[in-house]
Amino acid sequence: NALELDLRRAIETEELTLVYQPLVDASSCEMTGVEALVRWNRPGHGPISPEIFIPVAETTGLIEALGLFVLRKACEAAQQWPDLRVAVNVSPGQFRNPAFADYVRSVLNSTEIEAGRVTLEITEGYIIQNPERTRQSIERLKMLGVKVALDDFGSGFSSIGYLRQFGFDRIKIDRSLTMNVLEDSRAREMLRATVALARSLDIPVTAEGIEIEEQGRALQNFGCDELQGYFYGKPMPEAEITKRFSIQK
Ligand code: G
Ligand code: G
Ligand code: NA
Ligand code: MN
Repeated sequence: NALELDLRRAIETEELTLVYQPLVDASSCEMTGVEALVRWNRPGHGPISPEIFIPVAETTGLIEALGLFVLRKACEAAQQWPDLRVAVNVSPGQFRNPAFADYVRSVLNSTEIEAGRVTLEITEGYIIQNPERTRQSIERLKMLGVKVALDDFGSGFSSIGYLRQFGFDRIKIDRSLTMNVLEDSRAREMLRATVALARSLDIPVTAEGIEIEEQGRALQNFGCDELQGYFYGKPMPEAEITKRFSIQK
């Protein structure tokens, strides 16, 4: 179909771009890292959300090329921000590929980024479907020295028991929970308990989707060490991260 053809061309011509959203230290609010997010300005159509085109890439096999492009671009960009971590979303179609760790290794080698600065974010949905393969893939990635984070935690049905079993280096609490931290006492108690349990396992926690200062403060009080959301910075072009990085240094 037309979308698939256009997407194929977009990858080949590097029509896709990346934006970066700050990750900030919960106590100092200093930027400690960025999450790379892909954008596609489709000619004749305008911007198309990754929520639309990532699934198309998955079903058409384009995800491998797209994912490689994103990882390579993000690691190249991160070389301008020496102390920042760079988080990259990995979709199930990439993660499922037995050669994925080899791709990651080749990008690490060609961009010469320290592996420990790279965090791969994996959503909980995939993990539930394939626990055994997930475990193996994570093990291989961790042998390369990259970090692996469980993304969108709390949006689905994954159990906190997975956290330890799979060796995640970090969990990211989904916006659907954090957005209700101030108004909804059940969400608040769930957040409090989730963060406490993760911390008892020594797994650091990022809260996503923070839009107002009080939400961030509440999550910091629960024990989140890192925050992300429009309040601290929207996804922005590389040059704006560079500017912000040079100011805070
Ligand atoms: O940036 P935005 O809020 O539009 O992202 C929408 C969704 O697309 C989110 O779930 C996000 O994780 C996902 N997404 C954004 N960039 C990438 C990417 O480079 N790879 C994958 N697999 N998903 C991405
Ligand atoms: O699934 P994932 O967590 O990767 O999704 C990231 C998406 O969340 C990005 O597309 C980004 O635009 C969006 N996002 C990031 N911070 C906020 C926020 O504070 N509020 C809202 N509504 N969306 C956010
Ligand atoms: Na993510
Ligand atoms: Mn997320």
